[in-house]
Amino acid sequence: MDKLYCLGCGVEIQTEDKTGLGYAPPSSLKNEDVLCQRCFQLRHYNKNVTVSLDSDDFLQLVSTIHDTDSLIIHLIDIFDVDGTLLKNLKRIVGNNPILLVGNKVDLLPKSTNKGKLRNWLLKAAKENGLKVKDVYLISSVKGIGVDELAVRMEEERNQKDIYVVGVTNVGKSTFINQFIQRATGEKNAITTSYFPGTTLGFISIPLDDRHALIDTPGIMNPSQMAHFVSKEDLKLITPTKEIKSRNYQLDDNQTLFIGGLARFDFIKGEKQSFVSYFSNRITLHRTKLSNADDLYDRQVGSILTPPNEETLESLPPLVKQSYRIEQPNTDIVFPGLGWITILKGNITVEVHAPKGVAVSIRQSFM
Ligand SMILES: Nc1nc2c(ncn2[C@@H]2O[C@H](COP(=O)(O)OP(=O)(O)OP(=O)(O)O)[C@@H](O)[C@H]2O)c(=O)[nH]1
Ligand SMILES: [Mg+2]
Repeated sequence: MDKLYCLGCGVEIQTEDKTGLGYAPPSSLKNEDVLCQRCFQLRHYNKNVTVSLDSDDFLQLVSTIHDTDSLIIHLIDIFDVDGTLLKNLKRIVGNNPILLVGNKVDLLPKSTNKGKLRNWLLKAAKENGLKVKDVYLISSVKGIGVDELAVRMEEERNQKDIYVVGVTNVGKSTFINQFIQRATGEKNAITTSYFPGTTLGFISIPLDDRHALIDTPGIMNPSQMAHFVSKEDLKLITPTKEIKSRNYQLDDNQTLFIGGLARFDFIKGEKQSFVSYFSNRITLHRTKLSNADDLYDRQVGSILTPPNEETLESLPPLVKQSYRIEQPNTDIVFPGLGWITILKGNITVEVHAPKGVAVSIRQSFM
């Protein structure tokens, strides 16, 4: 019998081991489109079954693109550029041409200057040694910008396959579902979820008789917030609609808590405004620096939430880093959580984030 692959995640189907990867009940094989048990549960119960493949397996599989002749769509999450721009992309895709695509623009405040953001992304790619043919901004969920990109993909592919490559959770499968929906009207053909590591194999969608648009498993970035918070909290911190920026006038020696997941201490400098961009469902809480440690000990999991009292147990301890910020309009980025824009600069701050999460600094694109 030919090998069968799950239509939702690309994993090879087997009917023997009920708890193993790719299991589907034998009776389901007579369906035209076979879904594995894990995809079935994700779709119908939003339940995530942990997968035993490790990140190296995915990386190896995706690296086979290196030896193809194809067009690459490098999809990144505009809400977590530093955490999703693959600095080693060339090692994975070789010399194939790359279009860089910033996804999830629907999350950014309407006031965002898209032109500025595009240039900023182009610069970020260059600084990371990534040669790209062009940059596009889209929303795979809303379909924003997809028409324009589709035209360019068709021009650029030149009778070749197109691979969609990126870190886990950037929206690759959602992106491909947009194309399927446009072509056939079918919605959500491929399984998507807010858990990282949903797609497990290549999934080919025909473009013509000989070529395909191909979904790929995400490359893991171990320093992403998603790997440190519980599934419940992940749902809360993942923004689902336009982020409303929240402004804070802070004096030095004041602290801003981002739920109980991160903390921003304004240590030294002139009183100024800080603009925060986090999921609207995360509570922000301002306090005096001198109270902050005590407040955290007493209130993490209640006032300072997420996490909640239960999910708190799986959260690593917060660790502190100091920064001297000279430039105005600098962002402190908590990858996968959001960021705070420092408008004036010339200040010293201390930033606390769960151990393992890589906080970064960048020039603001807002
Ligand atoms: N707001 C917003 N959310 C998006 C967009 N595209 C994808 N998402 C969400 O991002 C999450 C991950 O989407 P997927 O399509 O499963 O991501 P993926 O890159 O295929 O993930 P892996 O298969 O794990 O590598 C889901 O919760 C999607 O609904 C978008 O344009 N805007
Ligand atoms: Mg996927």
